[in-house]
Amino acid sequence: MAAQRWIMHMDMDAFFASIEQLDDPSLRGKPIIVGGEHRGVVSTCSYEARKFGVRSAMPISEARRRCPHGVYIRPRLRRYAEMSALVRETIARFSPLVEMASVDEAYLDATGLERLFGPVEEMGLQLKQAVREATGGLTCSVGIAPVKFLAKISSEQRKPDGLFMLRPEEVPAFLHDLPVRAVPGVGRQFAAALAQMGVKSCGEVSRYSEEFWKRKFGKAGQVLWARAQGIDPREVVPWTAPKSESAEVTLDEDTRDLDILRTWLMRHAERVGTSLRRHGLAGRTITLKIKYADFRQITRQVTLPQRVNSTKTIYDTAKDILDSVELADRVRLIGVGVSGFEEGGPSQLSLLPPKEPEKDESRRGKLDKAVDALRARYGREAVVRGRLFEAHGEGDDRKAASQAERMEADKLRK
Ligand code: TTP
Ligand code: MG
Repeated sequence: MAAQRWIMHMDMDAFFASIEQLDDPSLRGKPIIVGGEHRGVVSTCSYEARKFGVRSAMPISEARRRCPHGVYIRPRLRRYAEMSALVRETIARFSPLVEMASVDEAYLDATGLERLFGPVEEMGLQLKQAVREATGGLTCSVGIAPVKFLAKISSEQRKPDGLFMLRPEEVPAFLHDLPVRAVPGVGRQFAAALAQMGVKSCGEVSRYSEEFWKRKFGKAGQVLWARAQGIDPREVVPWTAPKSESAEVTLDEDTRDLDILRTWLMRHAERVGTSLRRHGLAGRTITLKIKYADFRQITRQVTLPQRVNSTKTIYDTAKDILDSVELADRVRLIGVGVSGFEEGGPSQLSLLPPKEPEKDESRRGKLDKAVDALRARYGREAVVRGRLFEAHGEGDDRKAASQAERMEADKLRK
């Protein structure tokens, strides 16, 4: 008989706020609100503050109304990233299959590990203990279930410092009353559409066939139906760091025109930079790759003193390399790559500016952040740096910034 499949989901309790309380004992037991960095909203708050109705993503002004005596703290993202890495290393001792799903949560495949840790529930307790010890006192909550989405819901059941286990035989009853809104992937709008049909719980979803849901809502409907049956085929996928990130193009026409080549460098830098930043990566080595019309290929690299991921630095470096190359022939292919990442990963997702960035790099980081945010809202084509618009002249920060602003203004007008 195949071993029972167990997925464990662990999620740190009030992560940023708990770290603040850990580092400053005078904050323990008090309502702590961390936030104010992005658009003045709450990142998270301690459980003491939640009693007053403070929540993540709430405007700080609203939080102050609800909890005027709270302690308001600016996020220290570098510190949180460090803790996140420590948590990741700690839980990696429990299973070869660990997937860091965000800065403070992870899935572990706990199937067949009883010989090492005892019953899976014991393993959960040991993991909680290990996290507490490694971090010097942070708590997490653990959910154990046969599939991923049920494990995630389970970890929320006994927060904070909780453990909740859902055995296969308990799944049908649990799902019967589970509100659809609690199913990961069902957002407010989807839930509202379901409510209009009189469907509020997973039990009610199961009254209709898979075909019905598929016809009505397509893929989302199909997934909803499957989840209502307790089906979730997703595996725990351990994250492995990429070694490099690159972009290249084979030109329509072979060329020696530096303006055309530089424009492509900017486009590549943009692509690579965006991807690095999205994954919280930065690298020290910039590589230029050129293939000539006769298919001869050269690569030239520069290694910088610090890790970078800003579009401008990647572009500037690649352009310097290109300027130093004596083109032997017309160019058929041009590419840019960044490598030399340090240990990092999604645990540092959206937290990781390059370590000790120089002033310039951090200023560029700000511009990139603004551009990334616009992209996330309006799509990749929404924001293009100066160089891509003008065959001549340098694409500088100011130009790109005003370009970004203009794009935003245009969108708002529409
Ligand atoms: P969560 O795990 O959602 O929240 P939490 O750990 O603070 O609290 P809980 O005990 O309910 O799990 O998010 C983890 C961290 O991510 C959180 O500490 C701060 C950050 N975060 C934001 O910056 N903005 C947000 O809107 C949310 C939800 C989280
Ligand atoms: Mg959490």
